[in-house]
Amino acid sequence: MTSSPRFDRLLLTGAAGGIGRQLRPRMRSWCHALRVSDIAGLGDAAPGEELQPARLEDAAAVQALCAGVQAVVHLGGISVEAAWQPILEANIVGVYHLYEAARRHGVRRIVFASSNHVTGFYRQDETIDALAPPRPDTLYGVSKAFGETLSRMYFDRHGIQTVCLRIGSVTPKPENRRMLATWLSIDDLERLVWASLTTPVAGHSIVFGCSDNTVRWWDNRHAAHIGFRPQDSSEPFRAELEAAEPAWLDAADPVVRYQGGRFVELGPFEG
Ligand code: 15L
Repeated sequence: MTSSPRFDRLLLTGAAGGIGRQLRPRMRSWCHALRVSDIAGLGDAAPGEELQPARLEDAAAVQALCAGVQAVVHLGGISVEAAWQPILEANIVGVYHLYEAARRHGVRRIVFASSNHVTGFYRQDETIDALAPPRPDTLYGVSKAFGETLSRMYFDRHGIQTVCLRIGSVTPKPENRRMLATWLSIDDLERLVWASLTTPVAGHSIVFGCSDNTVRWWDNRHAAHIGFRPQDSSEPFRAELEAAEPAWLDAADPVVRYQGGRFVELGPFEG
């Protein structure tokens, strides 16, 4: 992405998570110092890395994370459906702590890992753009919608620019028919994060994170200024995926009907 570091210090939260582990080595060459944080083990520090474990619910620890940082890639928090309390602590209180820390330390840009589950209750035969009202499919999706709204307020009041990435499905290759639309290759995710960090004027933007797939549910027309050009596609995997699933999926099945897929049926709801 770059031959010489573009930033002095970047912060990557959620660095021990599924996406964080893959982005971490790719981000090292982007900056002189990469501060990496998580509640899970971070392993050894590579040259140029600063390891700083922190719980997002701990305001003081999050304040310390943002000291001396130019920009943040915030992947931290819970990345699937869960019970209300952990979602509240990590994704709602946690994202508030992050923006407060960013404000106090003068951080000018944040790339916020939102999710396609903010709009999971749109149907698979609908095409939506960033202006479509949120229709979250889970408490997790609600928490990401909160992060998007909070970041909007921090942009309007404090000028902190945020690119909210409504990430689709980041896997080595698409695993089912739904991922023909939602798949985002790790190389395209890297391109998306790089474009979000380096575009001169990001403002407050929402970008759907998918590769250059032929099946499209998401229209990124309102994020053209980010300059994200995906280069991979799920299409070469279509024959393999179609062979593995029945020719006619039940269109009345909510998992087939809605963009959120199986998330529309997940939840801590009992009784
Ligand atoms: C997400 O937001 C999750 O973090 C990930 O585990 C996948 O389930 C993905 O969405 C998806 O929709 O495939």
